[in-house]
Amino acid sequence: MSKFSRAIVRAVPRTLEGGITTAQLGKPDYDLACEQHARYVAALRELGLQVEVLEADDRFPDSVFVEDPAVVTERCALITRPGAATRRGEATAVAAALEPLYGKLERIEEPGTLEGGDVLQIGERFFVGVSARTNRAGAEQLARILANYDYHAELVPLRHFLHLKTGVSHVGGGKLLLAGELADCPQFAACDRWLVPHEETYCANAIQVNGTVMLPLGYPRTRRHIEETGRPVVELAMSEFQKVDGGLSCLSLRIP
Ligand code: CIR
Repeated sequence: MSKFSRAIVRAVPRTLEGGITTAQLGKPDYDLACEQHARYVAALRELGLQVEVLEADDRFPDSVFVEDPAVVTERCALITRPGAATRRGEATAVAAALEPLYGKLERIEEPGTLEGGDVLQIGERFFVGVSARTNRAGAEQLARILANYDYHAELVPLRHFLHLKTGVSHVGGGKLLLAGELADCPQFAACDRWLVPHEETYCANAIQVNGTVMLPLGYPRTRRHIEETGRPVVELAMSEFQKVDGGLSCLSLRIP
């Protein structure tokens, strides 16, 4: 499994409450969101990552969700073309941060749309959600780009989840957390799976950083299960990002 050495995050914009959302959880509180974000950054640093914090950009309410405008791998990085048109301008600052690390960046081109939240890497394999945000053209472009770098990618059609990683996470060693419509997805049937209980669906979006699993705070059954497998867990309060449909993975680009 890749070790991560760096992460890119982006500071919370003052306009966060204008972010796209389907959650009916009220408006996010800017100050509390900043606190939760600072704790997230500190947790990444405690796990050994060098974290670059990009400046906030109030023109883009969703720009804290830095995972969506790019996809990063060991061998290449690419700039996406978000299905949410209001998010397309977010890529400029992210590209500027990635260029010094990768040199040439690949790009998803029109008519393709793709958001990084739809891209799950497990070793040499990638799974790409075809969602309301990522269309088939975008997913197929990504698969072709990845094939040039000797990766294999396959498409996973979604019906309800915002993004693929809303409902599936790889927590290391081939183990997946799966929720909702992905629980019986044939592409994951042969994996070591934890089926996230319905009331804990939000924590199916977790991340693994160098052996530690970061989970949103308040999902005890999943937490207990992961700890029983011997993986250390760090819990993080995510309430303000959840109000605008964001999860743990969306808040960073983790770079191997
Ligand atoms: C959006 O709807 O685009 C944002 N409010 C939330 C993006 C969450 N990103 C992710 O799951 N990768």
